[in-house]
Order: sequence, then C-alpha cells, then structure tokens
Amino acid sequence: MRSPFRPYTLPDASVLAAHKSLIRSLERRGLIRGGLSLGALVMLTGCDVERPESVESALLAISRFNDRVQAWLFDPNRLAPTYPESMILRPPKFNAYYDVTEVKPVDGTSWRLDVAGLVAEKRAWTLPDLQALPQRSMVIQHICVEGWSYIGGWTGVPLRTFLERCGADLRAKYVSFKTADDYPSSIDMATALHPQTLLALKYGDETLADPFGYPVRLRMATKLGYKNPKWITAIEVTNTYPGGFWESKGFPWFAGL
Ligand SMILES: Nc1nc2c(c(=O)[nH]1)N[C@H]1C(S)=C(S)[C@@H](COP(=O)(O)O)O[C@H]1N2
Ligand SMILES: [Mo]
Repeated sequence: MRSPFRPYTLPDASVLAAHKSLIRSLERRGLIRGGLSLGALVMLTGCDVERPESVESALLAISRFNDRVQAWLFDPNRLAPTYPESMILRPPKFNAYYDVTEVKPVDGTSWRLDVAGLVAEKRAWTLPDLQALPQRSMVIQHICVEGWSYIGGWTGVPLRTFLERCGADLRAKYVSFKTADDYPSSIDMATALHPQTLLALKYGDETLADPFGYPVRLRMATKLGYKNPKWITAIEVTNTYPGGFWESKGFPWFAGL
C-alpha cells in the first residue's frame, strides 16, 4: 500500500554500481528489460535503494520465481503448489499502485465485461453470465515482488473455459486485460489456458470484496502478484504485444516464466 507519489530518493552512482552485475545477468536472461527504472523498482518492490541488499532481494525474488514456474507452466501434469483451505488468510493482503483508501468500488449491477479481438463472439458479459459458467476453486500462494506473500483461496471461471465459450482463437499469442483503475495487463496464451488460471469471482466462499477486485479479477498460480489484474472491464485476444502497467516501467512481462 502506498501513494504513487510517495517521494523516493534517487540513488547515487555507487548504489547503482552495486547492483550492476545482478541487473546485467537478469537482463541477459530476459528477466528484466534494459533500462529498468530505479523509480519503478522502488515503487513496486517498496525496497530501499540506499540498502543494496534490499534491491538485490527484490531482483532475486523475480529471478527465482521465474525459474521455479517454468516447469509448472509447460507440463500440465505439474501444477503449482496448492494448500489446505484452513490456510486461507482472511482478509487477504491488499496491494495496488495506490493506497487502499483510494479504491473506487465497481458497481456490479451496471458492470460489463467487454470481449474483443480474435474471438467469434464479441459481446459484453454481465456478472450473472459469468456466475452461470462452470466454477473452480484453488488455494494458492500470492507472491508480490515487494517480498511478502499470502495463501489465498479463489473461486471463479477457468479462463480457458471462458475463452472457449467466446470462441477465442486459442493459437493467438496474448490475452490482454483492461481494468477500472487504468492498470493494463496481459499474459501469454499458455498461461491463459493453464488449469490454475481463473477469472476469480470469490475469495474463499464469499464474493470478492471491493479492494480485491470485485466483481472480477484474474488469479493465476503461476505468476507474480502484479500480473493479476483486479476490477477487469475488458478482455482482448490478440497477436499484438499488449504490455502492461509495470511492464512499461521495465518489469518483466512474463513474470512467472
Ligand atoms: N487493477 C489493478 N490490479 C492489480 C494492481 C493494481 O494496482 N491495479 N496491483 C497488482 C499487484 S502489484 C499485486 S501484488 C496484486 C495485489 O492483489 P491483492 O490486493 O488481492 O493481494 O494486485 C495486482 N493487480
Ligand atoms: Mo505486487
């Protein structure tokens, strides 16, 4: 939780130099794009650039997670870990690029989900439409690059089921999302079709609370927290690279592979 305008002090050259080899090696492996802005790193990770070990642990968290999920994603028989329901944290931990007090609740009655792009059926879905589709539940870990995590329980429509119902071209490269708070996001089709990727409508047994994405948010077991958009308003299937909010500030787009 933080204000997007929280001031941070720019690191001096020696601080940057301290991270140079780690940043270079992450760049070589395609885990971060060149020119990762230190400002973006600080905003997303909450790390203190004056403390090299803090920056380093944030970058290493990204790189370790990327390595770990490769196997889960490309072997459908190997899923990301799940947990007993008794471990679900209530309420979940909140994060966004602004403070929780700034959350603008979405009106579920007038809300529509627009579907566009490479789909046979371009239409707007209502919340009851989504509730009528087959639902699945999963208890998974949410990992934020800030260095915190929690076990959360999510119920909703598998994104694969939804895309099939829309007649989406499942050979397309990307699925992109628009949200009510201007937080564009996108994922690769392999992740979109992964069994642990849900359009989540519920947390535990209850309708999502406003801060956590009501009426619909994405929840994936195979990606870092920032790849899971809340308050989704539109989905597009496309072959044109859509990018995303943190990605445009230099964070890895795959963030999980
Ligand atoms: N629409 C929207 N989705 C978002 C964000 C955001 O700022 N806006 N922040 C992301 C980040 S960085 C994290 S860690 C998770 C936090 O989800 P939670 O509040 O359910 O724990 O939401 C992600 N999805
Ligand atoms: Mo995050």
